[in-house]
Amino acid sequence: MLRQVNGHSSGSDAQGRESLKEDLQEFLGGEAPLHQLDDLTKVNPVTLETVLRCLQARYTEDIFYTNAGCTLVALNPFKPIPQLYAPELMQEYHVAPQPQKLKPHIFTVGEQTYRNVKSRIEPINQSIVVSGESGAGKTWTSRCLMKFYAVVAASPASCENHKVAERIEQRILNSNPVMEAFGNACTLRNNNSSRFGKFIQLQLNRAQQMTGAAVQTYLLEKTRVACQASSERNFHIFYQICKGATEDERLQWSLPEGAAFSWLPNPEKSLEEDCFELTREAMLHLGIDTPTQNNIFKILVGLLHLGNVHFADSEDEAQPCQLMDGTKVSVRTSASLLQLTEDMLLETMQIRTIKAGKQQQVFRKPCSRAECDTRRDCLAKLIYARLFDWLVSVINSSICADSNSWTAFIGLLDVYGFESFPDNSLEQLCINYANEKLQQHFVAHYLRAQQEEYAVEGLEWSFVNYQDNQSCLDLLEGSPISICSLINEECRLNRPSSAAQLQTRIESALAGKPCLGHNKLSREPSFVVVHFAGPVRYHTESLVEKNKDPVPPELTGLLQQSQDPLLMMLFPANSEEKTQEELSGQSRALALTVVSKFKASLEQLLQVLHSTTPHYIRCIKPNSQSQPQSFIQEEVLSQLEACGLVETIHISAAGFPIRVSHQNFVERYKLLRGLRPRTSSGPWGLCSARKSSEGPCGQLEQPLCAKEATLQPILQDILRALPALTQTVTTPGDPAETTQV
Ligand code: AD9
Ligand code: MG
Repeated sequence: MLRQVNGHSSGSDAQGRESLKEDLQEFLGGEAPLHQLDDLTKVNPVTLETVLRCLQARYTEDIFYTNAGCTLVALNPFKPIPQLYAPELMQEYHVAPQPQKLKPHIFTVGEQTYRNVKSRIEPINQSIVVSGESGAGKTWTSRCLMKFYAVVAASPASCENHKVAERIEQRILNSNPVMEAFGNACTLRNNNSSRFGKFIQLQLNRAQQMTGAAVQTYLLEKTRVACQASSERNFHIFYQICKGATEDERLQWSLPEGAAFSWLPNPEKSLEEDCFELTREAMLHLGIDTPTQNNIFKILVGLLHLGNVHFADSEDEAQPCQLMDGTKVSVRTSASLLQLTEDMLLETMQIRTIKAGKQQQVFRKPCSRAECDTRRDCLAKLIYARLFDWLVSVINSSICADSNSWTAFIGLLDVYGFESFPDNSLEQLCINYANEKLQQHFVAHYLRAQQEEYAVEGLEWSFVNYQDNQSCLDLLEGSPISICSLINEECRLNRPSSAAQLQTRIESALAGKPCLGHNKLSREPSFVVVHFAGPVRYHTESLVEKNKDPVPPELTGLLQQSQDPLLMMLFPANSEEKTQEELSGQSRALALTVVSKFKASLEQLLQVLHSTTPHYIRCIKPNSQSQPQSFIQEEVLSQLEACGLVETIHISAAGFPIRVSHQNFVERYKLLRGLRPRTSSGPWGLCSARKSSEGPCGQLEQPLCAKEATLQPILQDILRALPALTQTVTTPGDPAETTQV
């Protein structure tokens, strides 16, 4: 099959002839063994079963990347394969005249994307959307792509002075271990699961050198600081500190060897992600000096001690809950590490202050034991989330180029994959909602847009049905009523409502919606959403509370009194809180819900994606045990179904493999001008309903599509004629550049 042409006219005569010949021979070639099929569009017939068989055959042969028309399928090898990501291989793809001719690889996508920037065809900015379920390999893939660009788009300084070079590329790469230490955790699905979404823009100057980068993060799962599902862990950084601190640091941070922490489950699990040294080193590269690092770690150990504070039920409602035996010392240690007074810390957890009446009189009400626990957890989440955001801003200021030193960017999107656990809550709802939005972006951009373009161009085409997830998005975010709006409404009304009531409200308000699943089996209040990747049951317990994410003002007030330099910076007196005060009741409640904020940030992200030329990598998890050499057909099948891969292949295979502007086509194949067309359907038998808008030399803004069936006889002609062609072609406007055939 002919490859997409990206505007490179053949450099030398021999090269030009060879590459054209290879194009044609491959196009006309016979059938290859299954594992040798580099592109799933060549599988015959294209069905779920054949695609699955091909992927399995390749996996067995240790071939992990396969093209699927416009997307690249990446199977997770679950074993290190250093040679597959070696810098030499990166260079090989980078310098190849046609990287698409090399074996499918993420470097092909990387290089193609990079060349697209060079060709400066609008939109110049590119994005690579890496998708797949949890543990499929998205973060790994984006990390490798970053390394690829650090090699092929090295900044100019790197050529002259290696030390300076370390600064920008190395700093960008160093953002990974830091962000992963603070934002990733071991879950049931993945030992290194990203608990936040990330979009990184790699900024390139006119010479295509990487001059900087900017990171945008999405919704950190901060509840994990204070609450971890059984068999899961807290964020890696806590384990790194506990395992990697020196004697001296242990003393400073009140961290005795082997200390047990309630918020540090499964400490015996040993992961390669537990490397404290790596994080510290990377932080140094990013300009976070040792004293600042120590300050951060001291606060984090303070949080661990806070998690060991437990309250007992109070017998007298008028009295604050007392501490459980032996936990007073945890309050003291935590207060000392956070540089708060012990009494104030304890009192903030035990007693609520209520302002009432015209005079705003202050009442003090002791909290129940559950309320004390909630306030303790809230304090930890508040600190951790601000610390994370601050770290991201430090990273950004360390790696971001100033706006006039870059002209284009390549965006890498790595968001948390689709999740379905036995117990799903607001976190999973947001994660899966994000995945629905990305799937829609893919559907809209590729499956729908391409077919609509054929229709507009008047091409002969029978529409390929694909799974549109619009109805699921309607259920989640549509107007006037959706799951998000109902949850937000509960927050706005601020009425006491049980989990069962919320379930009833959702089920009755959204009854009949196609993606609201049946909810017969569950004993706990819940609802089921049929996502594109499968049905997920969400428990309604604490959904509204999580969405409100309330921060009692006393907690912020407390932190504003800390004497710790970092906390003083994170919680400056009367800044953000004041702006929140200024927001009026209802709009404030709505604007600040987790779902509303998440929705707004997702919309922003999609706007950015829409303004770029997207490329897609679909990561597939061959088995859920994270084992090498294990390909579980049912598991892969459900992932193939979920992402609509077969439909994608159908459209790519049945449709037009080449989507190239007339200008680029003419540039590339102008050497064949002497050939006479054999069919009447247009120049060289190419289809385009917009011939009327052709400019000089057949230049068109619209992409030009060529179908295999139409091309075949013409290509045979060309192949036969190739050796005989001896003609010099002069590039218009550049008499110096000539291509001899
Ligand atoms: V999640 O949605 O953040 O939970 P990801 O990001 O899709 O998930 P990740 O990239 O973290 O998954 O990959 C999971 C694990 O698979 C990694 O920790 C590696 O151990 C393993 N992996 C993934 N891709 C590769 C690879 N190309 N080569 C070797 C790999 N191992
Ligand atoms: Mg990840």
